[in-house]
Amino acid sequence: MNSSNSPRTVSLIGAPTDVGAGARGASMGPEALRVAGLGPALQARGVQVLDRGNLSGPPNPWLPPVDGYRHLDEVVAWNRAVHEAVHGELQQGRMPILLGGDHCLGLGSISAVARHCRETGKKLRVLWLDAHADFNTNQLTPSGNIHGMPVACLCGFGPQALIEIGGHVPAISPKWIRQIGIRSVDEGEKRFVHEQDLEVFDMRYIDEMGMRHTMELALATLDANTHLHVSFDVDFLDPEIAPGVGTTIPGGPTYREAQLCMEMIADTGLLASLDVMELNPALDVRNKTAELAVDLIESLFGKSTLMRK
Ligand SMILES: [Mn+2]
Repeated sequence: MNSSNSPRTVSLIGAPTDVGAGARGASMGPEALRVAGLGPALQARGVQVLDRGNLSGPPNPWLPPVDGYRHLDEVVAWNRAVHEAVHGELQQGRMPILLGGDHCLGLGSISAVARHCRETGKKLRVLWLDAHADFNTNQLTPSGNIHGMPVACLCGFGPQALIEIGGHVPAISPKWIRQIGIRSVDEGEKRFVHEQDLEVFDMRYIDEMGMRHTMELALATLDANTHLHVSFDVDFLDPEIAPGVGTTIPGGPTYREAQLCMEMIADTGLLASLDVMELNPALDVRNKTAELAVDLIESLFGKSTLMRK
């Protein structure tokens, strides 16, 4: 597979909900990405685009947490819908792009990707681009918001109804994950990240070693049989350039660093599924964060400043 030449079909799957988040508004993310021109931008990269519309699920009841989980039933329902939709597109040979929605849905998406990899004998590598590790459990979480838990759930730590969605517990091994851009981890969560030996390239690492070296390591040991999944939480980006997210944390990658990150992923030619999560139009400024996300996704699909030989 070549990152820029071979014909591919992508499927846009909207998941308009914020049931897992601590602020309302990520439910408007899918439409904001469409309005920012995601479909035509991908078509301009030579990609066929099928817009599958939006999934549906329960409304956000906006209730306090129960046993350390906020809206668990609703989160389960949405993740089941996402899982089936993403898995269905992969089975059809199309590349799913999940338009979030909050990041709790990374569980449904990545469990579907993992199931597809089991069924087709592929290796899986997950790049988790985020300001947060999203590795909380109900014991560790300060808020109960499940968008802070999907990575732990994928690794088998979470409520039964969530961790079993992919039909295999755990859905993935922590060894398959590379986290990039991390700069906000809760106290207990920090210990758990170390215990499980997650490979984290935090902002200090990127400051000291640079984005190029970071991505070389994050993308090392891939081969032609690897399915590369990118879970892009828009709060990965520095809030100066990307204000439209619920949980802004200063000190994220700059525009150029983010571009290099995306371009180096594109260069592998292995990108096979993508989540674009946590975009919150209620907090954005004239849709500029959605437009930036589209700009970066174009790079992820091989757009570069100059022709490369
Ligand atoms: Mn996240």
